[in-house]
Amino acid sequence: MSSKAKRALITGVTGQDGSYLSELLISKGYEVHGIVRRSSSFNTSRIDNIRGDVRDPRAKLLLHYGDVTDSANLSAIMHRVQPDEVYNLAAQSHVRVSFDMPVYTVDSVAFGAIKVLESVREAQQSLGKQIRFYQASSSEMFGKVMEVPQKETTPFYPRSPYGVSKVFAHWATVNYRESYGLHASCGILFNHESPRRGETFVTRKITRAVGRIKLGMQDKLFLGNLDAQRDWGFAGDYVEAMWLMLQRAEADDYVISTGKMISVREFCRLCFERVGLDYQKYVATDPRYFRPAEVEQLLGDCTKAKQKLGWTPRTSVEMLAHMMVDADLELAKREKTLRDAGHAVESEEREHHH
Ligand code: NAP
Ligand code: G4F
Repeated sequence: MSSKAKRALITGVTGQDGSYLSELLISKGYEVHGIVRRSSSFNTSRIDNIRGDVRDPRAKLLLHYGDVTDSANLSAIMHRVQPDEVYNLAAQSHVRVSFDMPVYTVDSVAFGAIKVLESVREAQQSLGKQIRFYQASSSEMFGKVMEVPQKETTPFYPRSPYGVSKVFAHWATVNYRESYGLHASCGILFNHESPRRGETFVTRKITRAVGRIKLGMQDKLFLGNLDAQRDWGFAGDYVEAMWLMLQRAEADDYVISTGKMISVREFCRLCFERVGLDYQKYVATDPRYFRPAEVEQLLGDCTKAKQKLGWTPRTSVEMLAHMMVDADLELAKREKTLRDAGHAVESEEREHHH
């Protein structure tokens, strides 16, 4: 590792965005460090292709055990890594689950952010170097939207424990910038997806089902509110905006979005059509997936990011849907091959025993 390389520390490195951001930073010559939670099963599948061994001098992604609910651990990592940039992506990020786990969601999303901010502030002071900070704010903060489209000045009206926690983390970041002069920026990112999206978020749930239904491995897809509308972009495009924010002389807050909104129903239509199927024959609703309070629509205006960061979304929702369906069709084929091979072995064994 070159001692001149910039060092970045990512919380939430094992998640969708953490994996794309790691790849981007490594391609820019950074030495990337990530915080990983200890788990009884492997949780690094999204970054296994890029991680390295701490003893390998060529390693570009180095992992540290930790958790954003643990201040002492954050402080120790901050001093060990001495980063130039910190990206706080860690969160219990599922809105529906936040109604089931409100206290843990507040712990990881709201208190987690302030614990990371405090460790950055303290490390910056004691190490005598500037540490730039990125907070993963969310369009979910707009909730019951007060204007359409939403921009940086639109008032927040969160509709879930997750949204409420993100508002806290957002204002804490603004406050640290204003109180301590921390170079701290918030990206207010609208929904962004990819083939690496968690399988319980609606886009991935749909594309996984399309792959399986096409190959005869699943009959039906049960969803909640089909009329909800979202401004869906590609995660690979959005992590570039995170990095751009930290390269600016002044820290600030930016909406990152595509400026186009479609419904869950329309997303289903796009995905099923990609494999020549009619979504209406396969999609059914199940009230289990409704939320106590719903965010009916989100549509972003990213004019400020275009003007100040020179950032622009490159992937349309149609391209995104096709990319995800194609990847999940391949995944389903691999699953089917394995399943069929398993059946073949089973029937061979049966024949052998009788
Ligand atoms: P994700 O796939 O759910 O990843 C979340 C990451 O946070 C995972 O690495 C997870 O670790 C980690 N994590 C959870 N609790 C933690 C804790 N207590 N301590 C340390 N790490 C913890 O989410 P994402 O889609 O990549 O989103 C990244 C960030 O952007 C999140 O803060 C999310 O709320 C925010 N955001 C996302 C979107 C979007 O549309 N994707 C939009 C706006 C904002 P495990 O792998 O061990 O679970
Ligand atoms: O895919 P979703 O679960 O994403 P949601 O709630 O918009 O949250 C995501 O985006 C936020 C940015 O605005 C992030 F901050 C957050 O971390 C997360 O990444 O649901 C999208 C919409 C909702 O209206 C939901 O009610 O789809 C609707 N939906 C309908 N059926 C469903 C389902 N959502 C899920 N997860 N599962 C369903 O079966």
